[in-house]
Amino acid sequence: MTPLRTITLREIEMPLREPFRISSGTTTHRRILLLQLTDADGLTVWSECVAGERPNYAPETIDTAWVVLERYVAGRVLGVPLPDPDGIAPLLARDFRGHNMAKAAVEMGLWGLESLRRGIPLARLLGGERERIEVGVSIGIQEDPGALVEKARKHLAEGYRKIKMKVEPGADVSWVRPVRQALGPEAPLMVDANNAYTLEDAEVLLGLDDLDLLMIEQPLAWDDIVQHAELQRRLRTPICLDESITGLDRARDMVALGSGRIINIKPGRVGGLGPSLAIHDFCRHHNIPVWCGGMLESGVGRAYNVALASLPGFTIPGDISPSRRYWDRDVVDPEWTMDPEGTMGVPLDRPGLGVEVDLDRVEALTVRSLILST
Ligand code: OSB
Ligand code: MG
Repeated sequence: MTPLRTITLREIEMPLREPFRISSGTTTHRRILLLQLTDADGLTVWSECVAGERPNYAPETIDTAWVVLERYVAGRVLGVPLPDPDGIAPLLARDFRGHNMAKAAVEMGLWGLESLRRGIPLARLLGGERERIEVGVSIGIQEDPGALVEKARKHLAEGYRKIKMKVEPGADVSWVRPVRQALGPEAPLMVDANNAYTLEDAEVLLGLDDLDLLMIEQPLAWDDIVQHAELQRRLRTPICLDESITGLDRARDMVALGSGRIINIKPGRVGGLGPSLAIHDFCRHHNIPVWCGGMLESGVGRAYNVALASLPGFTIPGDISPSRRYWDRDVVDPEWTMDPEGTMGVPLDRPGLGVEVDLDRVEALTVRSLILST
């Protein structure tokens, strides 16, 4: 690959249309780290770092990622001969532990650049086959069960193919049961606990078993593989791991131990698109369905998720909702949209990400920026 000449970091701030509450905290506005990678030929691509404002989902935050990109990642990729995109994650892994989200922001951008250079859509570079992907929605914890029923009903009517509800102790079985009763036995419902339970809560989690959920996402500790295996042995409903799967090795562990039967792949969490493809291929070989998770991304990060979700192993609708679900106005043109059947088009009409970034809008939202160069 052509060497990189600059990496520009930019923090933008965008208010969510509605607060998003998970068991470990609430987000009302996103602090988003956008990157621009420019190579020695002047080719430029945008990417996004998905780290949150606080370390309540993963250890990284936008502030740690900023420092790590500036001090440790940039120096490895700026002005040096680069391998193919597949080789970037290993390059960033050598004697460099953790910080997957910071690394992924650059790794993904380099896949984006490669697709531009080759003149093909990113989805095609990754091996995507679908022209449209199925869309799911992730609903934060609501004020009361009635509000949850109404939200879920509204989203199902809008066409979403999967309805994920965030749960926590006290807002679980007795909140989800009315949703099942209101929406009927065929509604594609699931829950995500973001680590709010322990094995001591097995009774409650077994209560979820009667609700015919597609899956229960990451009920136990954020870095656990062993106790989830114990829980999965007792549950009929498949467990889906999110937080615990930080790379291909953890996916292998999950299969070896039986800690879950489905994986939510978030490229940021696993260190980029190369590791995401490796997990996808491994899971396909082992008949483990995967789907693409979300981190309340702007339209930039969403472009990468859409491209990834077009791969054949992504057989379950992703947490890839249209721009309007999150923002009054997104930073990309065109914005991401969903049709009434709950699908989203994979941009295949041009090279790269398939959307343009509205630079004026990004500049108006920018809180800080930094240009890194050789
Ligand atoms: O656990 O999947 C999660 C958002 C932030 C942090 C963690 C999670 C989520 C979501 C959002 O569920 C999904 C989306 O982007 O729509
Ligand atoms: Mg999750």
